[in-house]
Amino acid sequence: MRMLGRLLAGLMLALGLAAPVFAEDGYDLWLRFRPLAGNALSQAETRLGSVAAADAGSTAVTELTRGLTGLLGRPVPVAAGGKVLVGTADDPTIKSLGLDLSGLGNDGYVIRSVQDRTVIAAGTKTGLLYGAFHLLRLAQEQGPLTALSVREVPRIDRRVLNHWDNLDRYVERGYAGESIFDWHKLPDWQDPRYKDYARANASIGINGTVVNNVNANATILTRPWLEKVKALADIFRPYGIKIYLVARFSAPKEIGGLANADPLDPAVVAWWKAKADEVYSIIPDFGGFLIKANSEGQPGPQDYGRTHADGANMLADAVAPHGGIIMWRAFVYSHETPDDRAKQAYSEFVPLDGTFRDNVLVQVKNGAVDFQPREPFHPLFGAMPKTPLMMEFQITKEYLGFATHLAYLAPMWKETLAADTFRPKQGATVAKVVDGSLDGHKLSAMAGVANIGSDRNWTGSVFDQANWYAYGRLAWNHDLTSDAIAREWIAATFGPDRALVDPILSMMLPSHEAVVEYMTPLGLHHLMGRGHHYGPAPWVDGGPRADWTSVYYHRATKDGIGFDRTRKGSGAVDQYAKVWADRFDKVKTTPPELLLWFHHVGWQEKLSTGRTLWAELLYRYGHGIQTVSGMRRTWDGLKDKVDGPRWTQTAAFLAIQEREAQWWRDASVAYWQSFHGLPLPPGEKPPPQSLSYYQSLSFPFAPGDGK
Ligand code: GCW
Repeated sequence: MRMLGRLLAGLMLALGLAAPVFAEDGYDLWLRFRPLAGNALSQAETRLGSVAAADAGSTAVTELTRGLTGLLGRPVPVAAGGKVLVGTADDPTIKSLGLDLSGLGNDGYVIRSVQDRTVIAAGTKTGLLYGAFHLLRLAQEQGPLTALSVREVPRIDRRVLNHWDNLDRYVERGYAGESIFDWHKLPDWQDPRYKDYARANASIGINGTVVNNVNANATILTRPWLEKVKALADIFRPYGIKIYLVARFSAPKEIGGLANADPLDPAVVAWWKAKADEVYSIIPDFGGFLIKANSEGQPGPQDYGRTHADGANMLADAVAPHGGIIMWRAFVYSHETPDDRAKQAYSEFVPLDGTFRDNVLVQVKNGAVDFQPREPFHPLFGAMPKTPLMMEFQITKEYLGFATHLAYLAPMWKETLAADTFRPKQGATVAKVVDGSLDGHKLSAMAGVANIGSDRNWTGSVFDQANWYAYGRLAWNHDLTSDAIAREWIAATFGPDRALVDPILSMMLPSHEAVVEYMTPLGLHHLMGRGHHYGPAPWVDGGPRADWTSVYYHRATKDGIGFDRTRKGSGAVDQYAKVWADRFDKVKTTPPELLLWFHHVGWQEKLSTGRTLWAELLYRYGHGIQTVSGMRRTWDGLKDKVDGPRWTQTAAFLAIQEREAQWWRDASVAYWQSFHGLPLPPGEKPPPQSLSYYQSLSFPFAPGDGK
């Protein structure tokens, strides 16, 4: 028998099959921890070969040894004198090192090389967990593991995912399968995926999750469902992740049997207080509620003639005794209001500044319309200094080509975070508003609308994993560059070899701008297909609401195109600080990237770029397509360096992207030409199909549509 075993092993070795085989199906995300080799292995062996911890069963130690075991290709023991020392500030061994552990708060940590040991120290277990993942990242990157001196404290306290997941597992704007939350089987069946989800989030610093859609169903607040939520909370807790829920404002009527949901009605107040008490009796560390009120048909305080502050404060009082918070969305607009949609949130919320309880955050999307490929920063940032404003980014690519277009979103998010509100003066960036440092707010938060689903690779495409990753890293530290985040992600996801990192980076960095260029260049916005938002449909008109049509946003005529938001138009420019307002008010001083967001410009008008508007549009469409073609070529060149499954899927998706980029250009060009009949600039090919052909296309089962 033994003989046979040896023979078999020898045979496998000879065939090169002895190395462990890993399924590169994307499930492991950036937590692959594949075995190191050569110098990287010997360095890791020397520096990280064993672990010492007073609390060997902690999540930090479990994760650290799990990752190291993968990297070293052998079990990593936890024993006294281990090379990596993990401990909180009150641990006697840590104390004896005399490290400065002040100011680390709940989540901060230090990593230090102390003689031949590596120390991870923090104030809390959560801090240790973040430190463990940081050290594992360094090991995966195969950089130096000596003379380490890291001190990390997150800039934003609540780093939250928003799942637009319905209770029947349909994910609104989801492109990665159904919801990972299998409510029907909870609490009894606890899918191992929940823990893997928690690990992935913790590894990038995400510490909160809102598990139900902002277009909410009140059922989740009933007792049996709260028991299901509790099961998730129990799994997430060791990973430092708090659960939050969306509270449907009309819940007192729908599940409470009350006649109304008026926030000033004592019976309603009492109902929410009792509901909050119940939630906290089941989940003592529950985070709080998120609310979408009086927006796109959702119920809210205005149904009773009350303000957003009345609604938010009533809920805030209910959760305050338990330390909970309220995240109240500012994404409000109504087609019954005759004003420019982009102006409405500002008009409604600015007058309420200073009237919210101190456990309320107002959650503001990065731009004033709706997660468009490019928007100027939302004018609310900087305009409500007495209220903590939290950022809402969209990780899922509703308006950016779904899962098949490669668009790395860190550059887009950085653009907003770095924008200077000039309120009250220069240097008041959106990032400083959001992290609370500008106005000295205690609460700070960021939300990312998740792109996670039950697809094996979690996000529907390998490259969309990078957006989940980048969101977490930026929520932790908004000073990180898009470049640095991408490098980390590539090294962990594909390997640290420069022959991989450099070309993949060169695909990722221009990818967002490419999407902007082939879909909505020069400040155009909201031209996607009706309802599902798939593909070009700048001709969308009519229907229930003007502000859900494309023509509302582009306003094309025979003479020109663009939404006049200047002082002569909707006046939206004046919602910005004067420096910006004056700049945005004039074509000449408006950045070309935002031109048609703020101006209606003649087709033949000469732009600062030297081209006419018409020629510039064509130039940008073409440039966007070329970038995608370049990405495809680069990826083709990596065929031998990337595993088959991930290479093949990405190659197929890039082909889709290239085809759809061309489709966007052709359909748009055919449509714009129908207004003005101008010839194409020299060298530009006419769209291969008629406008009516593009208009006839329909996509009845495109994923993610709102229900
Ligand atoms: O982007 C839009 C989406 C809606 C979404 C809404 C919102 C959850 O098209 O599907 O609803 O924004 O942010 O509330």
